Amino acid sequence: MIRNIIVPRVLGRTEDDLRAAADLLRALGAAPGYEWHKEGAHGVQLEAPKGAIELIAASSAPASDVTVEVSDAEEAWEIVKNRRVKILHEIGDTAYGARIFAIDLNGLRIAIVAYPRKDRDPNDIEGSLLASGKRFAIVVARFNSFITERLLDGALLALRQSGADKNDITIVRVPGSFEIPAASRQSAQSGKYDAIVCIGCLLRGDTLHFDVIANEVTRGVGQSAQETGVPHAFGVLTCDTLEQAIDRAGLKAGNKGYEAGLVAVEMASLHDKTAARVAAKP
Ligand code: DLZ
Repeated sequence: MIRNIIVPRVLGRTEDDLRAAADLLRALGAAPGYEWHKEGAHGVQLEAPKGAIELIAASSAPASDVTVEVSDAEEAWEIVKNRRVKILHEIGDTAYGARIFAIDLNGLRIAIVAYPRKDRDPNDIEGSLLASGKRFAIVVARFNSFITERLLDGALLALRQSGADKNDITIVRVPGSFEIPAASRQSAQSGKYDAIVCIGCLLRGDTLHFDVIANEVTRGVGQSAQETGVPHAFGVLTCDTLEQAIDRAGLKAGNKGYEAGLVAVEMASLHDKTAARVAAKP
């Protein structure tokens, strides 16, 4: 049975030839997947929540090699416009009510499309993945730093790719995961940050109190988020084995720090949009 669908594409000969394209797709929300380097060749997989092969019967071929569906075409257009990317078609409407534009990444023609959501009420609110102008604190535990430093790298990548300025990101280091809630709350209460990213790694084998600490950290971070009103993204791994943690810190199961970074960006945006909506309505 099919387990995975991959669209392979050679964009050049060196790793540099694929970096800009990979960075752009990540900025549009693709999660970094499996990467390989072998005998002078390199591969970077960019993952989406859903993938499919589309079989078409028509008199003409599609004008793109890949279709990337995004939640918000205008937001994606903003991200693309700020980069040196060859535009094939400017953003516009389709006959079927979608918003679409097309780019060329080293010969790979990508159509970026947002379909109208029939189920969506015009009053729906959704956060965006634009982090420019927003400030973030990343609270990271030193315990199991072999893992947490990789998660931190992932979180930083997600924030920077979403447009956060380096100077708008503060890294707060704490001894272990148990200390994360208190430090997160202090950062949240300072009023300086739009969102907090919490990063740690609890390994069952390393602590007799694994469940107690895991519950306490989860509860403490949740409580800090609810009581301060500042979004907190939870990037604390609770794993049975080191192998599970390694998988979640950049290998098979992606990078949970990266995911937490994106969650922080989206929730910071949602927070602002919700506040604006509340302020606008009497
Ligand atoms: C003490 C301890 C143990 C045994 N294991 C972990 C762990 O797996 N992950 C982690 O982040 N921290 C661990 N700690 C440290 C505690 O979180 C805390 O820093 C200390 O108990 C001091 O309060």
